[in-house]
Amino acid sequence: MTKHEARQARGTPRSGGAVGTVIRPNRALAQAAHTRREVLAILVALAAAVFTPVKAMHAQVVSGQVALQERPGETTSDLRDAVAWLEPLGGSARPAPAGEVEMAMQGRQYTPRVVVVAPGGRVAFPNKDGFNHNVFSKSAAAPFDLGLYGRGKTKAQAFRAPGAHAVYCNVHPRMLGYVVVVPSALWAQATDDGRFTIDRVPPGRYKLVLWHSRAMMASQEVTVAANGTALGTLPMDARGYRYVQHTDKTGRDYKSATGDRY
Ligand SMILES: [Cu+2]
Repeated sequence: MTKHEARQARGTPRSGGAVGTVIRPNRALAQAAHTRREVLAILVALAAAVFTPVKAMHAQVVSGQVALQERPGETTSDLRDAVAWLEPLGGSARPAPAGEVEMAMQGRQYTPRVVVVAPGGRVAFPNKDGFNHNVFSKSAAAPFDLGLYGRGKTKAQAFRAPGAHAVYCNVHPRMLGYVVVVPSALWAQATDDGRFTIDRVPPGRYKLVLWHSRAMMASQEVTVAANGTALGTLPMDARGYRYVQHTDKTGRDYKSATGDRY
């Protein structure tokens, strides 16, 4: 609703007498009735202002909820690591403009652990810990090493090849982040409960791609209606996942299990 429409909505009961006006001889009573009408009108306008944009937002929204199938005994606590995107069938996906996002190094972790960029997008890696970190990737498409740097310093890296690039630290073996390069502007990251919403999706047929750091990549065809589509629960298979310690940037085992000697 525009400001103009909001004003009209507020004006309607005031001028139209739709509330059931009783003309009272007593001026104070009339004033009170007028005030009640004002309050009601404002409430109507507020309700319209609150609900109209929400309704508009749901048009052409594709929503779903990722659910991981785990090995027996495993619990899921990392649904936020899931990314979903749509690629049009019979056409080519259009990527988002290449911007820059941040993945901080804090508490010996990459945070957030998963970021999404368009092809050519950059990721800045600020060091927010009081000791040195390193950022390197052995991604087959484009390995890199940003060297060792300390608190308050930031280095950045551009990512071009679509797919997930694992990012490590040569000091701390357990530090692990993922830069997911998504070729389509129609993407979303999940929240803690696995839900995601992709906004402003033109109606049509798409391939929905689901990525998660521990699960098999999954895809399925979906049809998006003119008023959006709710896809419901989308299972992903994480039963084959086991943590395997990667090697350091020279391809050797880390000297320390935690890197605490630094
Ligand atoms: Cu580190």
